[in-house]
Amino acid sequence: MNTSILKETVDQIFANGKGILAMDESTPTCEKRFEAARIPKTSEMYRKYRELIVTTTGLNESIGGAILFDETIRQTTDSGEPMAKVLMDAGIVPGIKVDMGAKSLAGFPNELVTEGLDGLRERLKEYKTMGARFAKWRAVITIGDNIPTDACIKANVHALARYAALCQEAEIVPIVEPEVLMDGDHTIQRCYEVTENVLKTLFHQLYQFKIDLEGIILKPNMVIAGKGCPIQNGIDEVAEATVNCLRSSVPASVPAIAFLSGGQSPQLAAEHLNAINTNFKDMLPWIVAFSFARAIQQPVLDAWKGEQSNVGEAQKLLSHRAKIAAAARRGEYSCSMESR
Ligand code: 5MM
Repeated sequence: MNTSILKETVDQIFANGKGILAMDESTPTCEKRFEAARIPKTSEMYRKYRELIVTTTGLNESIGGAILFDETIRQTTDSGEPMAKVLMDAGIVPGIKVDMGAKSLAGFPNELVTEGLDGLRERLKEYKTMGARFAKWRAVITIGDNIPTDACIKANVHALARYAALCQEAEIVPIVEPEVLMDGDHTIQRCYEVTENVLKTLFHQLYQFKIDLEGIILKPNMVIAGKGCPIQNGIDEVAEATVNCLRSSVPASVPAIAFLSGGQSPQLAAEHLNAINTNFKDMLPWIVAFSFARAIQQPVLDAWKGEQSNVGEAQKLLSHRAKIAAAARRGEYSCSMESR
């Protein structure tokens, strides 16, 4: 394994205060989002939407890496250019989602385990020929009555470690994403306990599988109360809990943390990231950035509505949200940026 190649990729993605755009919605997720926005759920509409994103002028000022879905990396723009090439030409590093989704964990009601290890070595080789230089695998941990179980956490971190090992063997940077969901009515304290447990178990497993921590990107959730919890904490409280939790469980050798947004509103996700990068700036041994999907894309999809005439406006919104996320990553965000 050539560690310097992995490090170069990480450096390029996060250079000049940039972050990652997650645009790797699987077909079931695309169906859900398009249905909600009343856009026809066809492969061609997914292609048009992804073309809108990758051809947005100036996206490369805020976005250093973009995660694609298998279908997208095989698609071209109207002018016949592969999506990954359009990104590369703009200086954005293409990445690829390689997990095959979170499925029910047999014997453990309401818990999930992510599948996709079979044939992964061969798939990584192919994705590399298509330009992918980093990959992503998302594990999903649910908080509820008596869950998550140790068995669920262990099954998921085991898969994450085996995935990361295969990526590093292929000189592809693994984004390691253990997402503790915001679904539920749990408090911020419960989210803290579960997230800390998951991350500590994860890093122990990564150590056992000889993962070079300097060649990964961690994509965690922020530490935040469940959506249904009556007590929703302030911006600074969320930032503080998140920083404390990460400092207690993530080794300093990890070069970068890129948060998922997890269903937070675009503004709230930016405010939390900004508070982390301002109030706690001197306590962070890692780059602390973003790998948002919904917190960047949701207004874009809503503005596009599947209509060619809306492409320009949707691209302006994409550029605006990406700029806001990058400002928050640098600790330069202010609420006044929300109005265009
Ligand atoms: C873009 O969505 C990604 C793929 O999800 P599915 O496998 O469920 O279709 C997802 O992993 C995403 O990258 C992360 O959840 C971050 O997205 P958010 O919206 O939480 O920032």
